[in-house]
Amino acid sequence: MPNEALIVVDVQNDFCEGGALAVPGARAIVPLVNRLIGRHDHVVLTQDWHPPGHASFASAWRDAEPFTTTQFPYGQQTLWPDHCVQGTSGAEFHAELEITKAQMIVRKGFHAGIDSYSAFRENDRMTRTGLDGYLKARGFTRLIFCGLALDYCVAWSAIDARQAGFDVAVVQEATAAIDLDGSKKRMLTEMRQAGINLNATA
Ligand code: VGL
Ligand code: ZN
Repeated sequence: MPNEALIVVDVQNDFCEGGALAVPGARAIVPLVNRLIGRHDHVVLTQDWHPPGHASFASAWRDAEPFTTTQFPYGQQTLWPDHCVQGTSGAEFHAELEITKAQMIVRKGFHAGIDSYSAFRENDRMTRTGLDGYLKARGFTRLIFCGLALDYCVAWSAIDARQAGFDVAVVQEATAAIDLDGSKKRMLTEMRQAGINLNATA
């Protein structure tokens, strides 16, 4: 469909098995993501892209453990293991991901003090990546999401896409979740309430 774009979220080495922030089942989605890429004319990739010492890394704080939550100027923020550091192999796309067709690669999380789950708006909910302007300028009205992680970057991106006025679907079988403190169930509910189609198939 000419008005439809596929958004492939963060299929990067650090989110796959053996990576710094491995999402269970991540590698298994790569063939499904590739099939979706093959079936879409317009493909956008997102790439988590943090500077060394990023504020979302537990290692940047004294006595902080990964997977705990702390107060940031913009609200509660989960602290993560160091991951997707700019220019490292962990930040590269999975070697089997079919990236050739991608028309646009959006990087996010590059501001030292602000995390960004969403590919549209950073975690301060104010700083914008410009992706909605790009997609609207190209005339897309319908976005299909897949990738990692379902309950963080996929969910936040999909919800922001709805808020920006796009028709949104998530191909759940082409995603994998971190599922931290019930985050998977919570974000599936939030996506459903936002009017996102969660039953799309690869
Ligand atoms: C992500 C946690 C931290 C994601 C990125 O891609 O879902 N999660 N950075
Ligand atoms: Zn990150």
